[in-house]
Amino acid sequence: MSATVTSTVEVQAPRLTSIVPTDLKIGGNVDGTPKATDGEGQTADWLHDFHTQGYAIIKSAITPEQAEEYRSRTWSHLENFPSLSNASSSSPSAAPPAFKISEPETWTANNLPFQSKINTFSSYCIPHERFVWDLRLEPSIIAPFATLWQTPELLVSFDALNVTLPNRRDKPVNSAWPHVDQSPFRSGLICAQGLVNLNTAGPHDGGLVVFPGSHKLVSEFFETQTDKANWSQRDLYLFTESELEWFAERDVKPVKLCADPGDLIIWDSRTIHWGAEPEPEKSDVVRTVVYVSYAPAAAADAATIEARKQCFEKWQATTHWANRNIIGRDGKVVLQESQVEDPRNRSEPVEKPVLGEKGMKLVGLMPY
Ligand SMILES: O=C(O)CCC(=O)C(=O)O
Ligand SMILES: [Fe+2]
Repeated sequence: MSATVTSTVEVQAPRLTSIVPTDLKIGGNVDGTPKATDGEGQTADWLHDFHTQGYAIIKSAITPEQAEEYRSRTWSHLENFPSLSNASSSSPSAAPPAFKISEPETWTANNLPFQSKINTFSSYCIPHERFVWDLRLEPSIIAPFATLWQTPELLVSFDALNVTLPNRRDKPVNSAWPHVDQSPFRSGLICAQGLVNLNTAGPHDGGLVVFPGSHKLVSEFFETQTDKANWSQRDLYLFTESELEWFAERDVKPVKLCADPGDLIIWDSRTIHWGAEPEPEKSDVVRTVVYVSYAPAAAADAATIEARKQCFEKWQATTHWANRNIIGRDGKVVLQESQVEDPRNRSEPVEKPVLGEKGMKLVGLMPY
């Protein structure tokens, strides 16, 4: 595994109303400034970057070949998913699929599992499919989190995956949504989020945008710029354009991260960020990422472990939080137009995960 420290470059605040911010500066590796170096000795560099900038890119956490394999397993899952357009009343859940990654005209909501506005798939037990768990169990994906938390005894989130299809005809492009995934009531580093990048994320492609250094300022921002009476326990705070000016005045501005297949991006949940979509007409790359977040098992109380077991048994997704605040997502989709349950809802994954001892411990089914 190799690691890199990414650069941060001065940019303007995002135009939240724009479809895709065009004024972002680029950091990372695909911009022609490779910074990755091989060897164990680089660990300290990315860790330093994580703590000072609030994020780090770990180059080639899995190999490009592995990334391609996971990407293809992800796409195959979508290509085998029943199409609502083909559903008949006799066997609605076994309708033939119609989505093909190579045929953009098939990229329609009816042909896909229900997808959130931010392009994630968290229903139909998808977060527990074997291909997702295999990735979560990759030793080289787990290792950086063990280094970060200084313990191999970790729990993992049952997080979603994201497949963002460029130039969709039936889905508007989502605009910037700068946020942190930690409630103002919490302080300090508690949650480290991650994504495994399975495709090239160049300057115009979909990718993570971060505000380097923002993790150090959010507490002060909440204390001095917001009314505590409005704070929520929810581990999410969305920023308005004018709120971001406070950060810009302190030289904290967005950077679009470039990454290669197999790179792991880790960030502090207090770092302001959002997932940018591929730029219309400028990118034809299908953004394919799996979110991963590991946290020390020792910090989880008995109720948390119990909640995790329940979520796992029911094949439910969670948020990015792995060792506290477990909120299971029911995963049953109700069709928007008809308000009836999606006949394609499932009670178990198509291919169940093979956890082994490591996986059992990462779930909380087996103690460390
Ligand atoms: O899609 C992304 O890159 C970021 C999504 C996000 O905000 C998150 O995982 O917390
Ligand atoms: Fe987020």
